[in-house]
Amino acid sequence: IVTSCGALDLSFPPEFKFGSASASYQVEGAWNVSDKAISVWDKLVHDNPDAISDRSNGDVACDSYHLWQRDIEMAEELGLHFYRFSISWPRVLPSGYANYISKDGREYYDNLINGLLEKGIEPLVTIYHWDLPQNLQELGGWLNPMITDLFADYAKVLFSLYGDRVKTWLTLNEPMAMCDGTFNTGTMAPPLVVEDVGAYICNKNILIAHAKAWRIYDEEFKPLYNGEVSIANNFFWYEPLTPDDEDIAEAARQNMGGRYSHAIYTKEGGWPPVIEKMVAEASEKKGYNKSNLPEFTQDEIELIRGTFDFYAVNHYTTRLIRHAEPGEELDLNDVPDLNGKVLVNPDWPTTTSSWFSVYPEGLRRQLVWLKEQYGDIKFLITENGYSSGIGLEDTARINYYRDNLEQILLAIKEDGVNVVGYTAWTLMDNFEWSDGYQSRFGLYEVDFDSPTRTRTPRASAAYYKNIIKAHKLVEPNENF
Ligand code: GBH
Repeated sequence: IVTSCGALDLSFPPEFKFGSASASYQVEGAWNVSDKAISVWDKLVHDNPDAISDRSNGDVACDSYHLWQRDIEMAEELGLHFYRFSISWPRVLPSGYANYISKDGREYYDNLINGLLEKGIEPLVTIYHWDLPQNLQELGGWLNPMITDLFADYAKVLFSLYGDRVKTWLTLNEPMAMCDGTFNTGTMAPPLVVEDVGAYICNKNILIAHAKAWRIYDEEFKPLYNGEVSIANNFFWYEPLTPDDEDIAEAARQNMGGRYSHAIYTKEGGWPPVIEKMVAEASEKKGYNKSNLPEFTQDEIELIRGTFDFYAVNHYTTRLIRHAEPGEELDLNDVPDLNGKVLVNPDWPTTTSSWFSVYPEGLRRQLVWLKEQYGDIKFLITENGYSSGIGLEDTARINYYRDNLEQILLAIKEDGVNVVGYTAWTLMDNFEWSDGYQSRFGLYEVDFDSPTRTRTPRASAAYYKNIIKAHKLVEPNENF
């Protein structure tokens, strides 16, 4: 690759870290052991098996609740610097409240954290990756403002239990999926569509919940442990279909990305002004007497502003967008309250996931955009990976990792984006939400028919291991 200053230097910065990730509901299984309570995902898969394309569920999943030692072994085989996993709220706090901590739940994560540290692998903890205690859903879940304090209480329990050993925390995974992906499209748990208003109420509550947790850490735990806390955002990168569509592409980025970031990462805080205007106009058109975007008080703006130590981003794919034609029908694949049509580029290779086609250049552009929007801060890629079917010879996944890592190197070296680490999604095949076990993202293949859930490295595992060992982007065919 030739860049502005000659050939691209394929080495990663010395401090750059490589990891891999998973999430509690996707891997743990053991859905009803001990005093664990049920989550919204347990409820969804049991009440409504048709919501999952292969009618499977996460009751056993990878059985990581019992096989955590094997998981650590795989992390070690790969040479990971860190392993990102999430904690199940109803496993640690069965009542949802901080009044009672489960002994078994607490011990499970203690073992995992200690086991990783013994191998020199940093634990990176996601506090919430979508498995809300079902009883809190019955109070309204992410639509009830009281969730913000309950979440902060839960986060505080985790900081107290594990803060001496866990130095990097993510409060919430993908608020966009939690709000837009739930209340607009109804494809996630809880299966509850709340048209027009739900996603925006959830959006505000999430920002406040995150901010409260961040401030608790900052005030009470940072002085003791000096760790870092952030929130993991994701959104499709939007490219204009034609040069005339750049304004609508930018509005889409602000809608799906800025709506979850502007309040935290900008000096002025609050909603992106363009989104306030867009939602106000759309609400009026739909006959509402006020905007569906809830207002922030000045106190709330200040509570949220600046609650980050780095920017965490999950990136998978890119969409095209153009201005909608007059009277054109828009649907749930489009951006809410935006008069634009979202398209998939038919030239980009597809994957096993219906929403996912491959366009590595989008990652670099997204990183550059994030730096332009939110400043020269640290960026950690908390997820990136490829979905295939079963099979150990996963050349397409290898190419995906190669090409995305190349774009990250370009962002670092050509655009000066301070990317500090990379997380491959995912360590092993797991319960891929509404796709069940049909979409495989794993570096390790899991045999879900075997009672021992045998894990076998794919070709991509060997490739990723080589990259980590060399600390540079080796080529897939390079003898290493
Ligand atoms: C991440 O979400 C998740 O954090 C992780 O748990 C998951 O396993 C991984 O990616 C792979 O999917 O069908 O149009 O309604 C990625 C972003 C958000 C993509 C929800 C799929 C549903 C799209 N995902 N989205 S749609």
